[in-house]
Amino acid sequence: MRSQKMTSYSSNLVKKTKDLKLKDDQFINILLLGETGVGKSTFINSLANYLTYSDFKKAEKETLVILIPSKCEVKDKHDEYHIINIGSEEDQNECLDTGMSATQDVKSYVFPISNGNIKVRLIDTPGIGDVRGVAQDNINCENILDYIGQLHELHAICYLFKPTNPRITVYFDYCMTQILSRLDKSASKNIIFIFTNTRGTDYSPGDTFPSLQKVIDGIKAKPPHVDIPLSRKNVFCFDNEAFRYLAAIQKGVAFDGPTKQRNHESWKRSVQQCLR
Ligand SMILES: Nc1nc2c(ncn2[C@@H]2O[C@H](COP(=O)(O)OP(=O)(O)OP(=O)(O)O)[C@@H](O)[C@H]2O)c(=O)[nH]1
Ligand SMILES: [Mg+2]
Repeated sequence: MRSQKMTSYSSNLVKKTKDLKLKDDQFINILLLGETGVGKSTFINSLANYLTYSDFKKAEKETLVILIPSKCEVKDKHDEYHIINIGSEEDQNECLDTGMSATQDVKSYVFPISNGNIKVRLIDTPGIGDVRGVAQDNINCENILDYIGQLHELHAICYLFKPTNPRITVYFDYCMTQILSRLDKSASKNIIFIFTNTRGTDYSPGDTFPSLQKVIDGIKAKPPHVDIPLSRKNVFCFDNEAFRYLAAIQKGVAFDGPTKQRNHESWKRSVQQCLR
């Protein structure tokens, strides 16, 4: 049932997969990388809902698609706080303890498109900058490399950022050195930059963009001179706050009009980016 709905809302995606010349039953493999807490797992949960429901009003009435569990705090219309547990607490791959890096190991989530003949595989990864320190980052990187080493093909690498990130140089350099240097140089052509939490910057990449450009210029200037494209074509701006909002209303939390409006707008903008 869910995959049929997804199929009908992803016709744009189907058109775009034509030039990949995929055979039936093949996977489009997309790796998600980014700092812990940037919103990789939420991005996957959100995408599942953007592709399932045609619009926000429908999503409000239907059951939320939850692929990855999480926990969050929301404020209702009377300024009271509620802890919302989203999905099963039994999923060992997510640590829901406050202040901890959530995703523990690489795990993929598959979205069927084109009548289920083509499958988009989104690969969730543990965040860089793990709260347990750099040794854990190294273990996580090795696990990511092991995982992608088993894939027949990797079609895209998505780097996720927040629009205001002063530590971009440190962590992006780490990601680049550890992951990209172990892949073929041509992998740089399939890099996509996804910005989360962008409502505050009017759905734009904000101050992170110039510092990202600087890091990319630096990578190009030094051997092996990897040229990473960065333009409107491979930059996407999301705000996936509506996922949390929808999870809360399904638990009976009531919000005021402006909050609903704000989440509606974030949903609409993010669906547009998703289809793009
Ligand atoms: N407002 C807003 N909150 C977001 C967005 N994306 C994620 N969040 C919140 O940010 C927190 C962290 O999100 P996660 O999806 O767990 O982040 P992650 O990158 O998977 O983190 P790790 O698994 O630790 O690497 C959660 O409380 C999300 O609800 C967004 O676009 N907007
Ligand atoms: Mg995660």
